[in-house]
Amino acid sequence: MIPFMAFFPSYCNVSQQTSNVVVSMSRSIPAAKPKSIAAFLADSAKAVQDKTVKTVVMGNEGCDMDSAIGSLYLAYALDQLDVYPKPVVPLINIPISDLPLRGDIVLALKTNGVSPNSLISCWPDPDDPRAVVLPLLTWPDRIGVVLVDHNKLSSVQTSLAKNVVGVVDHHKDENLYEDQTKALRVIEVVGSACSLVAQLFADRGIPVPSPTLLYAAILLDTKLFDPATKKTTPRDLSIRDFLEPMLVDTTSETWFDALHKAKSDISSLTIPQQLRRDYKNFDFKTADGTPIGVGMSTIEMLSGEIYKLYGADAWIAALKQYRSQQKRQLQLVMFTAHKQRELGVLAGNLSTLKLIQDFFTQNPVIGFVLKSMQILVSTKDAEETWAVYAQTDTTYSRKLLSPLIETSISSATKVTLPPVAAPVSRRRCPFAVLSDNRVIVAIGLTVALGTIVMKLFRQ
Ligand SMILES: [Mn+2]
Repeated sequence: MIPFMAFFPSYCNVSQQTSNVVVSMSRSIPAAKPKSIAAFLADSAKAVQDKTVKTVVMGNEGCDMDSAIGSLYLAYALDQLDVYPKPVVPLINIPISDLPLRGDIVLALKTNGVSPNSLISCWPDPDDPRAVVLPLLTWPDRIGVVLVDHNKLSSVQTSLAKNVVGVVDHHKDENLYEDQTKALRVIEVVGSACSLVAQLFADRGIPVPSPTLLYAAILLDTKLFDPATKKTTPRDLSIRDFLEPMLVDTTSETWFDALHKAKSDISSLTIPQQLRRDYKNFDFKTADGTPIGVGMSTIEMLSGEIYKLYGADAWIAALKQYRSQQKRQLQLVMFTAHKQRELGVLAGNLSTLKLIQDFFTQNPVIGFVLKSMQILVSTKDAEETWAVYAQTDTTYSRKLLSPLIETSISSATKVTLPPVAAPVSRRRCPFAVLSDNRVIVAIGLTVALGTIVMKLFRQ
């Protein structure tokens, strides 16, 4: 019985591990020729079919390259070690039918001889009978869940809390499941969670199958190790030195360009597809305990480009509908393209909008500049506003912004909440509701509310 971290020296200085925790480890040296990723996925599918799965590795619900590939490779490594009961199976945290929205992941898999349809999802999908539907994982409770690229379960997956047995992540440590994750708890601020996964291969001498695939996430997350993004750490660079010599028939630059192009080619998606392509739910609370549901999409276009592509009215109508479906008080959209960032806020009412006013005004370093604001609905029963801010410091990604937004909301009080699901206008024009009835009253209200909002933002 040897402490796991003894085999994981690079992690010793960052782990919360206590020295008396021991995990049985195999001393056998892995075979020189690695099992292919395709073969591993075929074995995983059989384990699901035979209901013999003992441990799953799951990325976050945004399911970007880092989450999808990180879960795949962490499961692969853990399936060769004796940290957790086996088989260890990777799960992607989106319905399988949403995978085509992520052109970069599809390209990376296909380039490495892996069919995107061979991935296994934890979401029910009428087109995907192989999905490991999450409620099934809670029984029997012996199935362990290892989280990669997040360290807090999504609000819709909290039923799995007791099953969490490990974490490998690069987000802010939420200090959850600590007693349950002593066998493997690696939370370190690095550019890509896949750098931490690759470190496990390096430390344990596990041959890396299809290194181009594992490297893809690290290249995209660090933007080819661009220092300007302030994301790359010495760990990412040492993993570059580990993986780069394994590349065959490509270079870091060529592979990054191809992936980036595939990731950015999103003009054929519908608006709901854009919104859910990289989407996360957050559940925050104000100081007086009022729950505030926040949804945050990342879209690789600027707001002006979105309006041009779909029309502003269609965009806002679809966004309103999305907020209603997701039951969020605040629906945020991070627009990112051409080395610029904007943050859009769809708020259920003025009180909710005011909740994050401090976030915008008290973060002068990030530098939010209000670009536009519209009152979408203003009736006795419902209010809705849409505002877009330009972000001066573009190094602040969703990973860095979301804890700041949480702090801002948790310090706010005295909030009057609207019904969560605001009525969705059947008309496409966001201003059409004003022509339903009481036109004059509505216009008067709009002007008054607009004045209040502008005052709020001048405070
Ligand atoms: Mn990540």
